[in-house]
Amino acid sequence: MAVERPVAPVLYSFRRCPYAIRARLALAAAGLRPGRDLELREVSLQAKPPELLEASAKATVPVLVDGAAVIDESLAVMRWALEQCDHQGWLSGWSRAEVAAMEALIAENDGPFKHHLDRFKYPDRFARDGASGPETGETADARRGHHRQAALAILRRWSGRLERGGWLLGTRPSLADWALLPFVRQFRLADSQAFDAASDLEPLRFWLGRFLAGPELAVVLDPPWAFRSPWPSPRWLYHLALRSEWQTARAEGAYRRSTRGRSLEEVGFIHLSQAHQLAATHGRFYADLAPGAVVVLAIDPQRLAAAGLEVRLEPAPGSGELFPHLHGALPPAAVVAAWPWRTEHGSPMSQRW
Ligand SMILES: N[C@@H](CCC(=O)N[C@@H](CS)C(=O)NCC(=O)O)C(=O)O
Repeated sequence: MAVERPVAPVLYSFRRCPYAIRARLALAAAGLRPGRDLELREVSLQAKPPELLEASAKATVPVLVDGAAVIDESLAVMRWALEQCDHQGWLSGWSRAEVAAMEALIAENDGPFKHHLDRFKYPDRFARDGASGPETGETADARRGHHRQAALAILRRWSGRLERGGWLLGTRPSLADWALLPFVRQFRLADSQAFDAASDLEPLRFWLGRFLAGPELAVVLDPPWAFRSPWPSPRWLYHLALRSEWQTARAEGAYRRSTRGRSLEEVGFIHLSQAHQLAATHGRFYADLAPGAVVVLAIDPQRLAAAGLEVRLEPAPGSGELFPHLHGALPPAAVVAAWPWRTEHGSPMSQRW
């Protein structure tokens, strides 16, 4: 398979990740647009595409690949975007002291606030993390309450800052407002009752409400800035399966359908698609089915090879095109990710350059 050489910057992103959201906010504010100025690759954190793993060893999102440069910290992506264009003055037009204050706020967000937010929001994930939490012996509820209170204390301080001019640094939004926004939003999503009821958070509620009502955040939560399905890496192979048949195959330990309505035994191989063939395959054979009835199986060809399975590129009857054919049953372990088919796959914005 040909090695891909993207010509435009590539952004690896995850729709709901607050770090990726703030990077997208800055890129959008700089006037950049996916499909025109950069290629957006939505990723699943459970099945990161090999291209992301090769670009960045730590493989967190967001990652921006701009030629030979790999920027794998959200704040650095924001700065990169503002270097292209900062006509809203997120970073420009502020004094040194103000920029230092922005940086301190962002450090407080990315450090202590995020620490407490995670432990409040995902208590199970951090159940055994006693290092910086309260004393052992506390119940899970008490630990969660501790982190909630600690996060609220930080929010109260931020809220106090807003009383002067409505924004963290005064009378207009700066890098700090945009960088903290997705995290404050996440706190509210985790505990809207506490957030909405706290009498001393009124300025922060107003601040967040303005962002939630405005277009900037909404824009980066939808296509072409964010998709609900992962980008289909050209390094993987794909099979469209009926959800029910895939569920049965997982339970049985082998998938033996060739294509819709035909078995591996009848046809002799399983029809696969390359990433760029997926939308057309769906259009030809599955378009009449309800959303949710069809799942996309992303298959790692290396896992097939390791299992001794052969994939041959062969002409499809009636078309001059070559399609990958798997000669044998598909082991579920070779499927790196499975997601419901969505028509956004067919949208031009999700296509490769
Ligand atoms: N310091 C990084 C943090 C990014 C980060 O942790 N992103 C999360 C998603 S919200 C991630 O990619 N986690 C890796 C994983 O879950 O495998 C940044 O600012 O970009």
